[in-house]
Amino acid sequence: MLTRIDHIGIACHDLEATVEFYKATYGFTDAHFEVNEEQGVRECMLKINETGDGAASYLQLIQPIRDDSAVAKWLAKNGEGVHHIAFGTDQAVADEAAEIGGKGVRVLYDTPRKGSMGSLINFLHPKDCHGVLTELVQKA
Ligand code: CMX
Ligand code: CO
Repeated sequence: MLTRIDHIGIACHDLEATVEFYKATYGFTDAHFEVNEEQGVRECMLKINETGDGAASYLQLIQPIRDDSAVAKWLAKNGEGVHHIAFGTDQAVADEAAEIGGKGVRVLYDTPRKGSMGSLINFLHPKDCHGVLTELVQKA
């Protein structure tokens, strides 16, 4: 079952400048930087809500590190902006993806891959989700 919004993914050209915008404008403070080689991005998770129950939601700011990455392709076509939405699941992401895939939605990876902060992730094809690239997240 999908239980919450884990994060909104935002593609940007300059990670440091974009993080600074969110810090200065909204006062977000808790920044976690990471490189995900497999996904071809440098990223920063900025915490929005401190709920204390482990279900905080984040902005994921992502900058491509390779011209052939999915995000580089998307940025070249669309410019900066909202790239994907990620839902948290209360079960193994492989089981969640299998359930949703069984309803005819294309799941992008056969097996879950590494996401931010030790999470496991998969994606649903945007063309099967009314134009929204959708990520499934199983927290570490
Ligand atoms: N949101 C909505 N639609 C999107 C999209 C997005 N982020 N990315 C692509 N599309 C649409 C395109 O507009 C295009 O539509 P049209 O045919 O109508 O023009 C169609 O999907 C195909 O797009 P494309 O540019 O040809 O791109 P690809 O098919 O090569 O790749 C996708 C699309 C979704 C398979 C690829 O982006 C992917 O594998 N994404 C998952 C991985 C990812 O995005 N990683 C970065 C985030 C990492 C993280 O969150 O940790
Ligand atoms: Co994401």
